[in-house]
Amino acid sequence: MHTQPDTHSASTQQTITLISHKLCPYVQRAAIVLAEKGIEFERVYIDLANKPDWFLNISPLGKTPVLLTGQQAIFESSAICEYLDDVFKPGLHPEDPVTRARHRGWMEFGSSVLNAIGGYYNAKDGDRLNHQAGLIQQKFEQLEAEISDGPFFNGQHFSMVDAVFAPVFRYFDLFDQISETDFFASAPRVRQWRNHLSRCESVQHAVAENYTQMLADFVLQRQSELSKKITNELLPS
Ligand SMILES: N[C@@H](CCC(=O)N[C@@H](CS)C(=O)NCC(=O)O)C(=O)O
Repeated sequence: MHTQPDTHSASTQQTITLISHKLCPYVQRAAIVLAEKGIEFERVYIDLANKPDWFLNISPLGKTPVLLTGQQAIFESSAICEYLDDVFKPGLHPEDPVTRARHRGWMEFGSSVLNAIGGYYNAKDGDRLNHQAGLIQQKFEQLEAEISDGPFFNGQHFSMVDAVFAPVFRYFDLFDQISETDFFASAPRVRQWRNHLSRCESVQHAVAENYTQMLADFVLQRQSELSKKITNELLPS
C-alpha cells in the first residue's frame, strides 16, 4: 500500500517531501542536494510499475522525483535542484555566469551518461553490451578533459555537477563486480573523482544500505546480457 502525502494540511506545510523510487538516480540528485544544504526532508517511495493516482496528479510526466514543498509540487530533477539552490544555502553553482551555464550543460551531460548506462544494462547480446560500454568510456574520456584536479568537478567545492555524477558512478559499484571492462581506464581523474564522491556523507545517505543488491536484482530482471553475467558471477551455483 502507498502512503499518500497530505499536501494540504497546515501541519505539513513547512515539510519538504521527496517523492522517490529506491533505485532512481534522478531522485538521488535531489537527495544529495538536500543533504549538502542540511535540509531535513521526508521521503515517500512509490512503485513506478503501479503509479498511484495522487502521484500522477502531481507528476505531469509520471516520473520521480517530485519535491513537495508546502502545497507546491516541483517535478523534474533539474528544476528541483535549481529551486533548492535558489532558496537554500550554500549555493552549489559557481558565481561566474559562463561557468554556471557550463555546469548546467554538464548536468545534462550526466543524463546522457545515465541513458548510456541504461543501454548497457538492457543490452540483449555481447556485441551491444560492448558497444554501450564503449559509449560510456567515451563519455568518461570527455569528462576527463573537462574536470579539475579535484577533489570535486570544479575544484575544492561540492557543486551541482557532483550531485549529478555521484549517482552515475554508483552503478559501477555493481558493474565492477560483474564486468571485465575497466570503464575508467582512460580517465584516471574521473576515477579519483568517483572515489572521492563515494566517501561523501550526502552521497552515501542518498540510497538505502542494500542499494547494490537491489540494483543487482533489478538488472537480473532485465533478461539482458548483463543479467546473464550476474547469474554466472554473483549468484551462488
Ligand atoms: N528528466 C527526469 C527523468 C526522471 C526519470 O526518468 N525517472 C524515472 C525513474 S529513474 C521514472 O520515473 N520513470 C517512470 C516512467 O518513465 O514511467 C528528471 O530529471 O527528473
